[in-house]
Amino acid sequence: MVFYFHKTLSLQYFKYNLYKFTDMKKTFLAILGLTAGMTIYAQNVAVQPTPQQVKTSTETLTLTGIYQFNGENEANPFAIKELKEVLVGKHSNKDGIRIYVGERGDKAVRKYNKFIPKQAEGYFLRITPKDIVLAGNDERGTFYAVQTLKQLLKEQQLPTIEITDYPEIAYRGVVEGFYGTPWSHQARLRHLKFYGEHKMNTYIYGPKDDPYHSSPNWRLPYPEQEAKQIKELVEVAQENEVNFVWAIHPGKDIQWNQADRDNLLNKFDKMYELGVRSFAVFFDDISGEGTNPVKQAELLNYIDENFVKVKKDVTPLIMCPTEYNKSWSNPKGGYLTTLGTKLNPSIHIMWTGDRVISDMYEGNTEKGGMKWINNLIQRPAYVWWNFPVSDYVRDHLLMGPVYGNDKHIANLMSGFVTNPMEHAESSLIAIYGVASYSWNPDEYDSDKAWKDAMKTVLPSAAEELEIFATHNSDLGANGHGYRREESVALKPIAERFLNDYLNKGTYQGEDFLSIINTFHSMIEVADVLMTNTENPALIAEMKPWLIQHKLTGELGKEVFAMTEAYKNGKQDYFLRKYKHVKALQQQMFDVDQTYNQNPYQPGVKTAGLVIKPLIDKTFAKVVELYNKRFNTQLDTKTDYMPHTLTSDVSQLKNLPLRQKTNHILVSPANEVIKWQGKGYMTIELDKAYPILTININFDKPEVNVWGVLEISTDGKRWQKVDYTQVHNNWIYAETGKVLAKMIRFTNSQEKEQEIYLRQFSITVKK
Ligand code: DV1
Repeated sequence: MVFYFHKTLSLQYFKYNLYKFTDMKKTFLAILGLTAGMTIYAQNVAVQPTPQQVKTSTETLTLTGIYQFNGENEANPFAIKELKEVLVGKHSNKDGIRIYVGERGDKAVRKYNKFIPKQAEGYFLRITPKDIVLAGNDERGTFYAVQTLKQLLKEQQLPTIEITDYPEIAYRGVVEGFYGTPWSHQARLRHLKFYGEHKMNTYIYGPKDDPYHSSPNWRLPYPEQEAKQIKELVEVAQENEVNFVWAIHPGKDIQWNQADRDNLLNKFDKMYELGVRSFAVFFDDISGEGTNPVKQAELLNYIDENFVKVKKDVTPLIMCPTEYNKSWSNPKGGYLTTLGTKLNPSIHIMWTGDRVISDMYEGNTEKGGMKWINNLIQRPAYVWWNFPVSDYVRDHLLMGPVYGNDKHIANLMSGFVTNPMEHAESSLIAIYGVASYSWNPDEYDSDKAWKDAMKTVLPSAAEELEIFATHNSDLGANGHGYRREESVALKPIAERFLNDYLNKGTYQGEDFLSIINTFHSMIEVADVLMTNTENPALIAEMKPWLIQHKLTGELGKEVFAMTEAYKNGKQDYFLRKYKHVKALQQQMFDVDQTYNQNPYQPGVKTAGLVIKPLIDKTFAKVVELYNKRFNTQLDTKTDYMPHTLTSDVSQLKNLPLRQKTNHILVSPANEVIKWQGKGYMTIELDKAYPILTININFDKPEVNVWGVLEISTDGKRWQKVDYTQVHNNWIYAETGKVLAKMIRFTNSQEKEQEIYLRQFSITVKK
C-alpha cells in the first residue's frame, strides 16, 4: 500500500522538492498529504503543460462578471492585461468575486507568500467558490498563473482548485534555426502568442537563410522594413513573456581582428536599439578560420564583458559551437574542452546530442549523452533539439508526436529548444509537445500532449488532423538516419496482412477490413481538412500533402479491390481497377513533380513508412498472381529507386538518391562534409546508360586539385572523366554519351577535404 502511494501519488504532489527528498521521505509525506483529505491529481487536469502539483475538490466557481481586483497596479501589467481579457466583466469596489493578483512580496498576495513556490517563473493559483488567487514567484510566474486560469475556464465555470507550479527547465522554446524559407512576420507573431499561452519563454531568431543573420550581411544593419518588423516582434515577445533572442552567424567569413569585433558589437547595438535584450552567436556549419575555438571563446568573452555586462539588462549569452554534436567532435582535438575552459561560465553552449539529429539521454562521461557533453563544456548544455525540422527531408511533413527524450534529465540541461520546420503552423504540433515536455518532463505524456495539440491547433477538425498527422510522422530515408514511428495503430495489422498475403496469397477478413477502413479515413480526412476554414495558414501549408494523402487512400482502396477481384475470379473488374490504379499512380507522380519544387528534396511524400509499402507490395503481389494465372504481362512496378549510392565517407553514405525524369541526384546535405583522404562516393545505376552530363557543386573552388571523377560499366575497369570547373564552384563534365553503370568521385589525396554537397547529379539518355 505504501509503495502504491509512493509510486503513483507522491511524485506529483511533492515533486516541488523532488530532488531533495529521499524515497523514504517521499513516502512519508505522501501519506501525510492523503490523510489531510485532499484530492490530488495531476494527470487529468485540462492544463498543459501538466502542473507540478494540483489539489481539487468537486465544487465549481461560476463567474458572475463582477470582480473586485486586489493588486492590479503592482502586478505584472502583461498578466493583468491577459487576466482582464479572460475575465470579461466589470470592476466593483464592494462586491463580486475577489481576485488577488501579484508577485511575491506584493501587498495583495502577501498572505499567500508561503504557498508560492520559490522557483523561477513559479506560481500559486487558488480558486475557491469566493475568490481567486494568482500569485507569482516573479512577474513571469503571475503571467503563467493567468495562462493556467485561462485553460481552466470552461463556459464561465472554474473548478475550485489549488495549483503549485513551476518549470523544471529554465529556458524552453523554439530556435528558428533551419535552412529554407524563414517564417513570415505574421507567423512569428502568432507563434509568440502561442509560446506565452503554453509557458515557453524563449524564441531564438536564427534562420539560416536570412542574409542579415549570416553571411554576407551579418555586419550590416537590417533595412528599414525588416528592422521595423523585428521591433514589433520584440514588443510582442515581451507582452507574451518570451525572451526574443537574436542570433548572429558570422563564422563563414569572420576575421579575427578588432574591425570585425567592432562590426559585431555595432550590429548588436543596432539590435539593442530595436529592443532586443537577448543575444546568441552561432558557429555551426562552417569551415576554415571561423572554427578556431580559442578565437571563438575570445570573441564571446569580449562581447560578454563589453556588451552584456555593460548593458545590465541583457540576458546571458548563448553560443552554438562548430562541433555541436558528439559524432562530429574530436575530443582529442580539444575543441569542446577549449570552449569549456575558456568561455565565461555565464555563457550557454548549445548542443544537438550524440548526432546532428538525436534525442537526449543521461549517458555518462565516457560514452555519450548529457553527462558526456556537460563534462567537456563544464556547464549544463543548452539543448537544440532537431525535431521537427525538415530541412534535410523537405518532401516530408513531420506532424508526429514528440518523444524520445529522457524524462529525468532536466537538471542536466540549461535550456531545451526545438528547431522546427519552415512550415510554421504545422510545426505547432511538435512545439506544443516540447512546451509540455520542457515544463514538466517527469509527467510528460507524449500521446496526450500530441492529441491535445490537435485540439489546440485545429479544434474544429482535431480528429481529422490527428489521422492525417499519424500518417505524416516519419522522415523517410535520410542522411542523418533519424526516423520516427508512423501509422502506429495500423502497423501490426499491415505486417500481419503482408506476411499472409506475400507468403500464402491469403489474408484474414478482419485485417482486410481494418486496412480498407484506414484508406477510407485517409480520403475523408483529406477532404474535410482541405475545406476547413478555421486555420487557413495551416491548411495552405498542408495542401500538397493533403492532395497526396487523398490519392494514397484512393490508391490503397483500389489495390485492395484488386485483391478481392482476384480472389473472386472477377477478371473484368480486376482489369478495371488495375487501370484506375495506374492512373492514380500517375497522378501521385504528377503531384510529386509539381508541388513543393525546392531544389533540395523536391516533391510530396506521405504515409511512407507503413501504408505506401503496404499498398505497393500488395499491388506487386496481386499483379504477379494475376499474370501467372491468366498468362498476362501487366506491369507490377510501383515507384522505387533502382539506383544505389555507396560511400566510405560517413556523412555521405546514407544520403538518399532521387530521380527526376532522366536526372539522378544525390539528396543535398546542409552541413559541412568532412571527406577523408582516399574517401569515395559511388553511384551505381540499375543498368548501363549513355551518360550525357555530370554536374557537381561542392561550394568550393579547386576541387580538380584533389577530386577525381571516374565512370565504369562493371566496377572493375574505371575510366577517368575530365571536367571543367566553371564559375561559382560548379563542376561540369560532358562524357559524350559514353555508356556507364557506375560513377565515382574520389578524394585522391591523403588530406581531408571539407565540402558542402550542394549538388551531385547525373543526366542519362533513356
Ligand atoms: O541549421 C541547422 C539545421 O536546421 C544546423 C544543424 O542541422 C539542422 C537540421 O538540418 N545547425 C545546427 S543543427 N546547429 C546546432 C547547434 C547546436
